[in-house]
Amino acid sequence: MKRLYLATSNPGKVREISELLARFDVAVLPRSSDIAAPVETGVTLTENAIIKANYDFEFVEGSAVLADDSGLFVDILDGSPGVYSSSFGGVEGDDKRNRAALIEGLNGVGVDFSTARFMCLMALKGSSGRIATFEGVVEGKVFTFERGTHGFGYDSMFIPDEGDGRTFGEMESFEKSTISHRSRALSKLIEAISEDPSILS
Ligand code: ITT
Repeated sequence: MKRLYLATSNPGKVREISELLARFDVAVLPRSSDIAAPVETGVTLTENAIIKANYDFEFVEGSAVLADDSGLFVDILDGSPGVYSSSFGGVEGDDKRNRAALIEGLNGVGVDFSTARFMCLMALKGSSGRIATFEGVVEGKVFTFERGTHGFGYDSMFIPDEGDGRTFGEMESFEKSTISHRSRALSKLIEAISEDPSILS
């Protein structure tokens, strides 16, 4: 079975990507815990996803690697936190602080909601070293309240336009995954692999 390493330290991403790829004939493996995360110096999701794919590729002895760079782009905040979503509250990966900073940001411009979108950029680096990228987007609104405890990151503040009024945090993971930015990027990746399996090689 082909191996696919996930170039991420975010357990929420590992959970969602593993679930979405479970029915395929590929062994999805997490980043080894002794590998430090790379510094994300890019200014776009694409740049950062490629940085992570290239970095992890050095540790996996020729296996394929999949990196996910994603973020929440809030219109009233000119697209912030965007590429910097994971450290918006000042501490990298601290979801609670990130949400508090976003609530503060919305309050600061005098609104209690804004149109927003989650975007996900997946970079797949095949065993040969070739990189392919796939993008997924979900439109919705972000609010100054938090509802639900499922998911991660900003899920409890985000209501997708295509849902039934619940936040992503109130949805089961399979429900979020019918419309999420991450599942959309992965669907494109799965389609590309089924058309040309050599992108994994
Ligand atoms: P890795 O770089 O190790 O993959 P990370 O969390 O730092 O983990 P990113 O740099 O791509 O990853 O930042 C993504 C941030 O965007 C993430 O920490 C959340 O705050 C937010 N985010 C992305 N997808 C999300 C989702 O599905 N639900 C909620 N928040 C999400």
